[in-house]
Amino acid sequence: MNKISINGNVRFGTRLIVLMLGLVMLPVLAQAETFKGLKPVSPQPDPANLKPGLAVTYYGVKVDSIGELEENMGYMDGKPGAPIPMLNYQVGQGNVLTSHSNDMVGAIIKGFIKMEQPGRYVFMVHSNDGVWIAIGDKLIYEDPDVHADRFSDEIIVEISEPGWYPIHIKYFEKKNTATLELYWEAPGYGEMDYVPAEVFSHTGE
Ligand SMILES: [Ca+2]
Repeated sequence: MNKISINGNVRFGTRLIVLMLGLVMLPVLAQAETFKGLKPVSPQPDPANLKPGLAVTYYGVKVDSIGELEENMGYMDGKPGAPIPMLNYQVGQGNVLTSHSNDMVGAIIKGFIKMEQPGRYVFMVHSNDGVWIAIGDKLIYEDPDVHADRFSDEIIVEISEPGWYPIHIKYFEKKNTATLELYWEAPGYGEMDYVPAEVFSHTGE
C-alpha cells in the first residue's frame, strides 16, 4: 500500500465519521421541546357541573401586546361573553370570537381541556393577533405581539395522567383580520385537526 492510498483511506474515514455524526445529530436538532409535568385539575371536576365550551371575558382595548392587555386588565372590568365552543376562528374582518366587535378586542379564555389518554399530544396554534396559552398551569406557547395569520411550530405535550386539565388563553385582536385556531394530534383522534368541542368545558355561572 503506497502513501497516497493511505491518505485517501484516512480522508474517506474522516468523512464517514463526520457524515455519521451529522445523521445522529439531525434528529436531536430538529426535535421540538417536549412539555411535561402539566397539572390536571385537582380534584377533577364533577361532570354534573361541567358546561360545554370555554368561558370568556372580553376587554375593549386597543393594544399591541399581551403585556399591554394585562396592564389594561389591571384597571378595567371585563365583560363575560357567550362561551367559546371550540377554537376554530379564522374570521377575516368579522367579529372576534363570540364578541360583538371586529376590532380592539382582548379576550381571557378559561376552562378545561380533556386529555383522556396518557401519552403524546401535538398541538399547533394559528393566531392573529397576539396569543398566550397555558395548559395544566404550564405556558406552552406565546406569540404575544401584533401579527398577520401565523402558525406555531409543533408543540409537544406528554402527560401520564389522563383527565381534565385547566386551559388558560390570553388573546387580543387589534385591527383588520382575526384568527384563533387550536389544532392537535392526540391519542385516539387521528391526524392533526381542530381540538374538538367535546373536549372543552368550563364551570361557573
Ligand atoms: Ca389583526
